[in-house]
Amino acid sequence: MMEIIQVKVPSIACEACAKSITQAIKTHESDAEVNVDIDKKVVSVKTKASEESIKQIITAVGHQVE
Ligand SMILES: [Cu+2]
Repeated sequence: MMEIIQVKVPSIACEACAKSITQAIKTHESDAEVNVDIDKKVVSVKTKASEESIKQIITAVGHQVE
């Protein structure tokens, strides 16, 4: 089942951060839909993956999650 996971990522500062996070998630979860709100610093992911694995992918590209 696809669920929407929202992760607060305070270290997001710009479009490049959004791109690298989006690409990293899509590399691991090719059918995920990723949306990054740079102002709110929130990553929304529609995916079958768990919140924990999405958080691990984000931290693996150098970002901090709350
Ligand atoms: Cu950036």
